[in-house]
Amino acid sequence: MIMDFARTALLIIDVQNDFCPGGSLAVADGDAVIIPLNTVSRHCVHKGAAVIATQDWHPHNHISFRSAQKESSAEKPALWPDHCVQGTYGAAFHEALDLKPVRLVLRKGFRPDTDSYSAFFENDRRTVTGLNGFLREAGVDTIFIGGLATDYCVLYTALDGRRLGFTTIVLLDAVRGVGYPSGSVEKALLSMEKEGVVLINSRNIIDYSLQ
Ligand code: VGL
Ligand code: ZN
Repeated sequence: MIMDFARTALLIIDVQNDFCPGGSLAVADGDAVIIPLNTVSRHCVHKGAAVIATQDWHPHNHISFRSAQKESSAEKPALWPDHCVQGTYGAAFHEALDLKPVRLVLRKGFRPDTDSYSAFFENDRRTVTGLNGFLREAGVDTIFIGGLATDYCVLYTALDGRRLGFTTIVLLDAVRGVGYPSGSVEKALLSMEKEGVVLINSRNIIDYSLQ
């Protein structure tokens, strides 16, 4: 594998307090993604890659919150406990995540009536976040993805990455899943593979690019 890091971006998805142990939508072992992500992001930035971190960033009455559900809402999203409310501790990046390599912080899910799992499109599949444009202008054709959660935001970001024509690589040791409904992580990995997403261990990036 020959990597032109100048054409590569690392997407760090939603490594926020609410998705880590103790948070309101805690992913089991969620903070275990931080050590591999810090290693990869320092390496990638040193080689000239763009490092981008996303943040789930919901208003307090967001449509995906069970607490805010209206009978009449047109979108029937999955319902979650309140999480990643704008400006709260739960929405902040985990303090152990190294933000120094991060070039762009992209916030998503900020419209009260739409959820956004993917870093590229909101769940209506049409409203763009601007990430595709940013990556194109930066000359990126390959994306590495790590973070939370394997079966939601990582999954949708990876599938959209493929759909938009990026070589898309998910770092298995740097993702963790919600696992709800049961089997969703396994299902997510299968559907990513089916769409041509490459699943590797993050060590491989570093080992290959040292040669
Ligand atoms: C996520 C559920 C709700 C995620 C965000 O980051 O995977 N999951 N909001
Ligand atoms: Zn959310």
